[in-house]
Formats: sequence, C-alpha cells, structure tokens
Amino acid sequence: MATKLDDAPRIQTPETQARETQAPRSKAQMLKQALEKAELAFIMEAHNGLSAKVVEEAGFEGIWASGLSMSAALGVRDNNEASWTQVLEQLEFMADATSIPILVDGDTGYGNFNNVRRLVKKLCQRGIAGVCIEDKLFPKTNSFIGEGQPLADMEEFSGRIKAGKDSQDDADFQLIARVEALISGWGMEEALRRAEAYHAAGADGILIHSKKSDADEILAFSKEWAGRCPLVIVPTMYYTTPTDAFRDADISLVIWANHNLRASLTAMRETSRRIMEDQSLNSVEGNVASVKEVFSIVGQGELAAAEARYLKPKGGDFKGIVLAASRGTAFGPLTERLPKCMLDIRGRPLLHRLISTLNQGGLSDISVVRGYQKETIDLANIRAFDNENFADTGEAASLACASDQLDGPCILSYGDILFRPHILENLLSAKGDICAVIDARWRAAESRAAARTVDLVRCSRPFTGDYLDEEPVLLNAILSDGDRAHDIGEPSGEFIGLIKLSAQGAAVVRQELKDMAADGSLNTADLPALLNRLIARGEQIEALYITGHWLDVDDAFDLAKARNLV
Ligand code: SPV
Ligand code: MG
Repeated sequence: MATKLDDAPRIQTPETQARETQAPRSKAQMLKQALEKAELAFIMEAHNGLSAKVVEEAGFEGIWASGLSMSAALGVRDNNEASWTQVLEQLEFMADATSIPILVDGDTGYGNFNNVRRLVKKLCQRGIAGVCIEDKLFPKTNSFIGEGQPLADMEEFSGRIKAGKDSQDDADFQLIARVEALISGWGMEEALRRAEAYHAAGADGILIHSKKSDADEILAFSKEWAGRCPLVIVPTMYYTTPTDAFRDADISLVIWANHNLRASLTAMRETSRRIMEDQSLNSVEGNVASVKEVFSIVGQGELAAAEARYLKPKGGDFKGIVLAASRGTAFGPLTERLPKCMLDIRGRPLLHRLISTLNQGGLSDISVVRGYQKETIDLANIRAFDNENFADTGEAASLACASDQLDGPCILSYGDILFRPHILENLLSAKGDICAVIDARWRAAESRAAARTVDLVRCSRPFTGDYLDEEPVLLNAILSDGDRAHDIGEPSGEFIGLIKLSAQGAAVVRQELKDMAADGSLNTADLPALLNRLIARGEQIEALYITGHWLDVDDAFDLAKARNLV
C-alpha cells in the first residue's frame, strides 16, 4: 500500500507525494494510484467501447465497467444472463478504446474460487486494471432488487479473494472486495467483520455498498474502518450527499455507477419517439451528435493518417500517360465512329478497363492523348491532350503532346492494351530509370507476326524463367514500324507497349522528344523508334520479362480474345 498503510490513516510525505506525481506506467498502476492517493478519486460507468471513450474524454481517472449497464446495453438482466466471456468481449473493446484504467464489476466472480482464478487471468490478459467481486452467490441479483439477498459464506468468499490475488499476472492488478452486508440487512458489525476478513485475504480495497438514500451508514462504516485500506463507494441511492462529505470521510474512490447507460436510455427514447411522431429527422438533427463527431470519437482521422503511411500504393507517385490517338486500321466499320481504344469489351470500353488497372496500381493522375474521334473519349478523371495531326503522325508525336506530364515518374501505355494488375505492380518496382515490359512468349503470336506489327525486341539475354535469376536484363534493340527490315537477330520477346520512367527517365525522354522535334524525326516516329534512339545514345533501358497475361487489340481477332479475357 503506498499511502494508506495497513491499519493507519493516510499520511502525505514528500516521498509519497513524489511517487504520486510520477507518471504511472500501466493501467493497473494508474488504478492502484487512484485508490491509494490522498485525494478522492472518481471513476465513471461505461458499458461499451463508445461510452468508455466518452468517460475518458470527460477526464475521469478510470472507468467502472458496470455489470448492470453492460447487461442492460445487451438487452438482458443483471442476473448473469450475459456470460462472463460475453462480458469479457465488451471489456476488450473498452480497454482497446481507452487509455485509462478499467475497474470491472465482476459480480460474484461467476462462481467459486476457481472461476475467479480464471477470470482474473483473463482480465490481466485483456489489460484490465482491476476487478470488484461481491460476497453473494452466483447467479447474482442486482443489489437494488428485493430485500435480504443471501450472502456468501465469509470464509468461502475470502477463498475467492485469495485465489484471485494468487492468479493475477500483473503485480499491480487491483482486486476490490464488495461487502453486501449493509444491503442485505446484516448491519454494521457484520459489514466490518467481513471487510476485515476480506482485507486479510488480500483485497486491495473494500467497496462498502448501501442502498439507503442518505450516506449515514457509509460514513459510519468509514469512521470505524479508519483507513485500513482504500474504501470505495457507489452513491447511486444517496446521490444527494455532498461529495465533500466523502472527502471528509476519507473515502478513496467514488463510482458513478450507471449514469451513462441511463442518460443514453433517456436520449434514445426521446429521439426515437420524436422521429416516430414526426416522420422526419428535422427536429432531432440539432439535438444529436453529428456524424462528424461519431467519426471523430472513433478516431477516423488516425485511420486516414495510417492509410497514408501504410496503404500508399506503389503507383501513388506516378503519373500515367496513355497514347490513344489512333483509329486502328483493321476493324472496318467498328471504328467508324470510335477510336479502337473505345471499343466495347464486355460492356466497358477498353480504355476504361486500362485506366481502372492503372488506378488500381495507385495511379490517379492519368493523361490520355486523344486524336481520332476525340470527343468519344470523354472519361471523367483524366487529363485529355489532343494530337490534332493524329492521321499523319505516330506515337512519339502523341507523347510530345503530353510532354508537360513528363515532369516526374510516369507510366507510359499504349491505349489498346490490357494487362493483369501484377504486371503493373512489378513494373512500378523495377529499378531502372527506363523500363519496358517484354513478353517472352512472343512465339505464341509469331504466326500472326507477319500480318501485323509486332514490336519484337532483342535483349541482353533471353528469358530463363529461373526463380533465382535476378540479373538485370537490358533492351538492345527493338523493331520499329519504320525499320521492319532491320535485322535484330533472334528476338527475345515482344514489347507490349508499357514503359516505366523514373523522374530521371522522364526527363531523358522529354529531352529526346525535343531533339526529335528539332531534327524533324518526331512526326513519323513510333515509340520503338524513340527507344532505339535512347539506346543509340547509350541510355540503359531495362527489360521486364513477363510471360503472357496481357493482350493488345490490333484487329477483330484480338478483340474477340479480349472479350473472352475479361
Ligand atoms: C453495477 O453497476 O452493476 C453495480 C453497482 O454493481 S449497483 O448497481 O449499484 O449494484
Ligand atoms: Mg453490478
């Protein structure tokens, strides 16, 4: 006992004062300190996580987890109708929601000494600071119901206390013994006899309960008790007694036992009644907490901050640039009124699907370079750039239309491709300043390669599929439209039309586009031609090998395949 020495009145010394002003470390220590300090302490009832937060917000030193209130909040009676593990579940929410100690109303301990042992162990595990058990029999009845409730045998109840104290895993856990002798009409002498026995059994404090409308018997008990250990009271019935009377009587802790439950019952009834009557929310809106307040008390702001810290997708720093200016040549009437990127793939235009994949990867700032039938590309949440010369220019010129966007990390994509999200995820993690996605399974498309423009590439080494192979692969050459006759040797794969640029890589590409505009090569160049120029200048272009899981839509055959894929 820190300040209330056994059998001696509490004395304040510089040493005890210093100890009291030291910041307590655990919730159990905080409760112990509240019980043992010279000043009167107050704890307030809560019955769930929200009310526990309200109690802490109001400034109380601790929370009384009332059995009556927890039961009523669950819609059951204070007769152990809620099982002790159901109570434990409420307590866990309350403890998680708050940083002040919780003193639990443990009723009778839910059985004999053995049940108390298990209860105390579980409470310690859940970060509960203390428990109060009353000397009655399981299943309990609320103290304010009826007269002459049977009391537990004093010796047997002392055994419950000993068992509880012997079971606590936290040395500072507080066990309060509640004496019901005055409530049950056994009188002062029996109350004192029992309090003494429970104190001797190891109780850290005595709750002396009374249902009288004045505090006379409580004050008389306190006088007789003479500070042998902390005294706890519950002035529910003698609420008119001035609090100073408790101070003067050397009471340690006052429990305001059920007033949040009762306050909410009144408020809920009134609100429901008015809404029922009015068939409108109008008259209650000003009288209930705002939705904002609800968000605030449960700490929505903290979650937003945590999301920013932990959930930030890799692509959050990247802009997206989608080149979608061309009509597409092999679709006939399908692209009479739409560019190919807006062709329907099972109910959604291809470009919608592509942008969704980019969004899913964390990219939110997405530019689309439009050209053919540009007004049909009217997506929300994109930045539109227009290549008015789309009919006579290629991808490099389209990219140049959005070159202002090359001011930081970027993902460049053809507008007619679809790929699985993991490809983007891997690309975003690629180390190189410029990284192009290469499908090593290009032979699958070889039969069609002659008929179409497959962007075949040659890399520094072929794809191996070896799990442990982490050596970087570089792009050595890529076949561009203007240079189909060029011999790149045995192809290593096919460029799928997806590139990652770091900020540095984006600056390099931006400069190259300027150079191309200056030397007149910009208008006819496709993206492979741009990459070849970079390679020729000595820029390293990393190749990220994939094996399928993407498609492009160059003709009706591709379109049918795309419609099957999604
Ligand atoms: C409770 O709050 O459940 C109590 C205090 O045990 S009393 O209702 O006063 O018995
Ligand atoms: Mg109770």
